[in-house]
Amino acid sequence: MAVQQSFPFGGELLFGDGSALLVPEFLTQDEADAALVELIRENAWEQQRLLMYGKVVDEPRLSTWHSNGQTYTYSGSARTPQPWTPLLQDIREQCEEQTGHTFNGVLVNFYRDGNDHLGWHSDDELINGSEPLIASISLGAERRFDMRHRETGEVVSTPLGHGSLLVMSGLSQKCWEHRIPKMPRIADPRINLTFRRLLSTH
Ligand SMILES: O=C(O)CCC(=O)C(=O)O
Ligand SMILES: [Mn+2]
Repeated sequence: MAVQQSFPFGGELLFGDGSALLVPEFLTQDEADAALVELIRENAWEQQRLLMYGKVVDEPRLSTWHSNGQTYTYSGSARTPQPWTPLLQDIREQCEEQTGHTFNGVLVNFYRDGNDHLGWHSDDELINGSEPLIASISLGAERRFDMRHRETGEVVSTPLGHGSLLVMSGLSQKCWEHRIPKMPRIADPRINLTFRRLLSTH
């Protein structure tokens, strides 16, 4: 049976099999406002096309991948990297200070409104390593983030608000899937940045 739990106040969201730690007001209001405006306006947004059940479909969101030259392959498509910008570097450094980890890439997702979404998945590609630590910053419209245990089916949900940081680590990608569900009544945009450390390929 799926148990729905909700944690709007931050702290550890998972009760085992990995960690998902929420810091609701990680960026200041001013930092978060400025980052949202700059990213929406300046980022060179791309719309990926994916092969789903034999059909080519547009990803239901826009995105960019930034790294020191490493491509990132997921769902069968290889992302060509864009360079780091001063804004992305600044947020990366804040995440590095908070977590004590270093990151060499960031996937930036742009959910234009509540129709844009991201289906159930784990960030379990080999290039992420076996127990990746992923730092996830949210900006703009508050959206619900769901995590579902692969074996028990238990679901943990939390709102991810403007300026929040979610740190997923340990077994969280192996034992849980996550998603941003469609919420058609939401009219405002949301941006999410997931900072990652890809393994070196040579
Ligand atoms: O938008 C989010 O909060 C999640 C993004 C995500 O899971 C991903 O990019 O892999
Ligand atoms: Mn993910």
